[in-house]
Amino acid sequence: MFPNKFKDKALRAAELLSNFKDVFIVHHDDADGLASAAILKMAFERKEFNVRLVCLEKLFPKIVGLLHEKDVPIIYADLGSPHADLISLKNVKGKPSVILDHHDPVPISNPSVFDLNLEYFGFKGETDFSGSTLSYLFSIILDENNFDLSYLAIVGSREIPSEFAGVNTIVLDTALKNNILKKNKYFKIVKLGLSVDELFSALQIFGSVGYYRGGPSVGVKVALEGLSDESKKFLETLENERKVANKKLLAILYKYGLKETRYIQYFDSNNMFKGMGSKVLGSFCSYISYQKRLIKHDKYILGYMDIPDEIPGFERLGERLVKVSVRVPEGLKNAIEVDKMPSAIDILVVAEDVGGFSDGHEFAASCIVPKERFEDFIEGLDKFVNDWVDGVRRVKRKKIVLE
Ligand SMILES: [Mn+2]
Repeated sequence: MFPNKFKDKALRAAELLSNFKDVFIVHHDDADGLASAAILKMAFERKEFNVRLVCLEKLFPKIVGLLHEKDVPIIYADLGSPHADLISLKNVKGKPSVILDHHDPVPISNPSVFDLNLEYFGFKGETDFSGSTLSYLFSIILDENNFDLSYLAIVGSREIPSEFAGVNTIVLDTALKNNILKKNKYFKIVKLGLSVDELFSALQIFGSVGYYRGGPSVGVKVALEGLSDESKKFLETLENERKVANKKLLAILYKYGLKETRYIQYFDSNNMFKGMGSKVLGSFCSYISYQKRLIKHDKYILGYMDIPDEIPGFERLGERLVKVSVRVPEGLKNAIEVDKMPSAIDILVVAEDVGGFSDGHEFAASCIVPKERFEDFIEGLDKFVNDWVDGVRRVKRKKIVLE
């Protein structure tokens, strides 16, 4: 079904894990991350592991350090490959750590860390497989009877904009042949009475909007058991809250405008997204980047919000942090494409100067910075762009796509 070399590597990892009774599953907060978590939770529980789920919006270096201090092996799902070097470094106790991710990998330097990313085996993480596809393949390595979880690989893979391709066509075939999915006008999950698209959208909302209110664990449960009256109500509440918050913030911005520097237009989220995961800020920034009456077409758009000092279900960060989302308006895109202006991820190298970290790509990126350095950060951004325009360019980094 998949390359022998992959199978060998995965079997080795599974064998090392079998010496343990507990496992941490650290997963991303979007639908792909939640679907991955659902697959792995089920697969490891069937092997009688005690499973603890930790849902992360971003791979905070500090949290990686705290996780690897424990005497429990760690599975990273739908995140981790771009930070495999950091994970290698922090895995000081040498417990087996397995990365099941489809984002661009960086080399590992620790023999106890297994990055099973299929990019190492000739597949493309942008089109051929998702985090949940890989989590599913690993569940099959643990036990071939886990094919009933195949529908979750397909749900997570809905984040890929193109048609099902590569490994996913094989997984889809398994799901259809075993009557786990049924194809009518759309793909229906037989066991849950939901379509693949319905479950995908629900998981997106549970994970992001519901992040600080147990949304991810509700999402994982829904992924395995379907929607109950209670979870349906919770979903509606979350959807409504976000709609209201977006509307209110939009009204504020239309009334008072955005702050401006020479190259940047930025706004405070005014606590509108309090209690919600910070991904909602990114979606809002994308939305306003097309509001021609509101934004300048030639300045980077930047929104920011406070992040609670809490990783739900894990430990505190012990820091006051701000999440910043950056979007490129239409009028700047061409200049970036022809390298006349720096991209969104290029400018966020400034986050590191103030003790933060960033990820993203050309036109959409985000970062975390310490709250007390926010003003320095904004100042640094303007200087960075100014220097760039003057021909003083810092080394361009490889894109890291995590959003
Ligand atoms: Mn993914």
